[in-house]
Amino acid sequence: MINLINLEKTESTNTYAKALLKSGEPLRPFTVVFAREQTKGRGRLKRTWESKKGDSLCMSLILSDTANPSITLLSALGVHKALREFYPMLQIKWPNDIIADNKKLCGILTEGTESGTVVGIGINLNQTEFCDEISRKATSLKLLTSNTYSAKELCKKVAKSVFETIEAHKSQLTKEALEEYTSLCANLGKEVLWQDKKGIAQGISPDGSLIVKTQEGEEEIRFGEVFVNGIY
Ligand code: BT5
Repeated sequence: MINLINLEKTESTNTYAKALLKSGEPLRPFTVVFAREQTKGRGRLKRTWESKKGDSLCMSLILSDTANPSITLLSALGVHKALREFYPMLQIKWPNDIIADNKKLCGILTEGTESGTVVGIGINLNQTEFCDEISRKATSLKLLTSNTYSAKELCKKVAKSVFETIEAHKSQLTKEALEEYTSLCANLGKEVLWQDKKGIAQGISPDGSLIVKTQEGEEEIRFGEVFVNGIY
């Protein structure tokens, strides 16, 4: 089912996937770009994503949908489903992180183009240490389970789960998807800080925003970074 584009090395699987979409080349459904090594991995807001050959899973799914917040949230649900078999106590930090023991195991970067959307997924598999900048906030499947993982095998499993989740909900944040996301969301009930504001996260709105109760009233955060007290 999955059409895997298997690269030995690339700057960023998201950049590669976006170029493919822009080229207009006909793509088979369920196309995924996988790279054993990624040299310029990107996060949101021009941040970098650290990865290491053999230790990290770097992959990008190509969808014909236009980009919208539902795609990111559904992708997080799909990744969660694939990974919880190895470590059940996983949560989602709104909007795009899969976390375990309050540390980041996976990040998702959704990027739109005129002809479709790219969902980039970075998962820490076999690292036992990280660079100073992220050493306190990152974890890997190996640190959690003491097992070693094959990036390519896991890529197929994660891709299948994410494609199936998006299809099952027809690319929309359905009531069921929202309920599941809410039940897994680590932010809720906690103090969150964003820009120069703070409040208590109350829930996720049907458009995927984070609902936060502040002293001034209720606010909806549509995107951006929130810090969660006790997480990062
Ligand atoms: C993300 O951004 O979490 C999205 C990461 C997406 C990476 C994938 S890999 C395949 C595809 N190709 C790409 O070029 N990107 C995608 P954001 O929420 O902005 O988080 C970025 C922040 O996470 C950084 O500023 C660091 O603090 C932290 N970070 C970087 N590398 C990390 C890692 N390996 N594990 C945990 N945290 C990390």
